[in-house]
Amino acid sequence: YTDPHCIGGRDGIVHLFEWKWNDIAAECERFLGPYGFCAVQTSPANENRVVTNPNRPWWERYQPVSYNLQTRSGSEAEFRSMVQRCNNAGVRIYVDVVLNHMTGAGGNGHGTAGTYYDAGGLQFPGVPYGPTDFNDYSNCNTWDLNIHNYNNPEEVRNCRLVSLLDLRMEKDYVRQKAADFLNHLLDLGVAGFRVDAAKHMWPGDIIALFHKVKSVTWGGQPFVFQEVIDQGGEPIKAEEYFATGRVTNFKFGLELARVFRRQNAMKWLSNFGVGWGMWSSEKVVNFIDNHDNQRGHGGGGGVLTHWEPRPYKLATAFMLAHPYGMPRVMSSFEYNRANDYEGPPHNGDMSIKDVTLSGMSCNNGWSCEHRWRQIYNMVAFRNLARGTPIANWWSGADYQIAFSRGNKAFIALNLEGYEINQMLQTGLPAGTYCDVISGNYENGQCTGSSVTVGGDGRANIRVCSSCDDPMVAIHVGAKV
Ligand code: LM2
Ligand code: CA
Repeated sequence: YTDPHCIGGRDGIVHLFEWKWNDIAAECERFLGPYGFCAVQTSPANENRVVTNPNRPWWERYQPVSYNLQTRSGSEAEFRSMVQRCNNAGVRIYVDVVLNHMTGAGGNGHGTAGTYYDAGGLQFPGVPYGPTDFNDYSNCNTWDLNIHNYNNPEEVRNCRLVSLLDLRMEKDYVRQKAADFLNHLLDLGVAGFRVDAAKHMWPGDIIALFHKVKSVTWGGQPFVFQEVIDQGGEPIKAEEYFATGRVTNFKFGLELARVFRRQNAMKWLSNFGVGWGMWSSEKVVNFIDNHDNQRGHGGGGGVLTHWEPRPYKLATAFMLAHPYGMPRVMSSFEYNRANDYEGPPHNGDMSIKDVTLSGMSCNNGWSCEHRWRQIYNMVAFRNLARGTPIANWWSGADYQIAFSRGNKAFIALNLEGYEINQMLQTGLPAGTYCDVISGNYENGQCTGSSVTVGGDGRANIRVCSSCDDPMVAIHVGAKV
């Protein structure tokens, strides 16, 4: 479950949060394929509760009503077409799957596919699930059936997360319904899953569930990365989930936020990864921020986001330049930061807005961090450097570092109050290279600055200090 099924030496996931299937399909063809992304993480594809108070928050998609594939992102036909078009463009699809629970407690209504549900009566006829398919006082001991104490693993796994009706995953029937849903997605050609709220499910139940899950259509187990919020300090550990794939590495973004906010010296990054108490490289999906913690949900704030573009770009570039783990780039929508519930850009009828473009950037309220030059050029850097180790590590001061990836690529980052102006070993063959942070390599020329490497691999590296992007990155794919 740890193989991401990337095509052609690609690496890296982009989370196209709340995008419509038709827009994702177009993005695979016009951008993600050509620019070398391995895969897209989508928002949940199955029917969810229609929440109107507040009006259509992003989090309504974490309240399943059935496993029918009809949401504000589109229909099953549109989903199927997206998967085909992305696979044809060389880009894989990973679906965010919510298996731990159904809607929040109380109320009734119709979901995004029009299916009736009665949360008060624990009835979800669209699956169907009934009262005996949910955990209750037989195995959850809190007075209101909600989770209060994260130091008690039984409670975290058998009680309700923020009142969400907690499925009795120990039942074969429930496992089978969840597996049928995943198998349907696999039949449509998806390559893997982000398992929501995995920490709230027993590892043994997840193993039993995946015993019922088939291969991807081209062969091999699906890629699985499980959302386990383990930031240290709680009894539930991410490593309990290794039998069924990777885990989301929540330590990664917290540590890099401290470094790129100048709260912990950048030079200590020389042994970043396992050396910092994080899990082994093939067991993690890394990210600077995600859709939850960028707005204070799911593990909370403290991380860098697109709201702080300067350190965010530095941290993201470091993540992509560094060989540790599988990186995931966040692609956000704009919202009023005072309203942590605010959903995606929408039309008057609450349908999600199209992603429109002007040049390389997105309009209509879509932030599209993955289309920022400093980010997409580092995806190309990473692909070219794949399989090469860190070499030529240099740190001139607490907040000045540089390193190469074998003889393929080189990066230097600066958060000191003065520029880097040094002869450094880049590891690269002699020649002139485009700095892919300040510009692109186009028609054999650099649109930004360039670096000249001598016959001995050394170059005069200059990195500004008070500028917008205090870093320089070069690689063998952008040599003039
Ligand atoms: C997660 N981790 O395991 C995410 O980190 C977390 O953010 C998700 O909650 C959670 N799984 C469920 O998939 C999000 C959101 C919550 C929201 C839930 C359900 O962060 O705020 O809860 O989705 O939509 C909302 C209300 C909450 C209410 C609940 C049920 O914010 O106040 O609880 O719905 O009605 C009474
Ligand atoms: Ca549970």
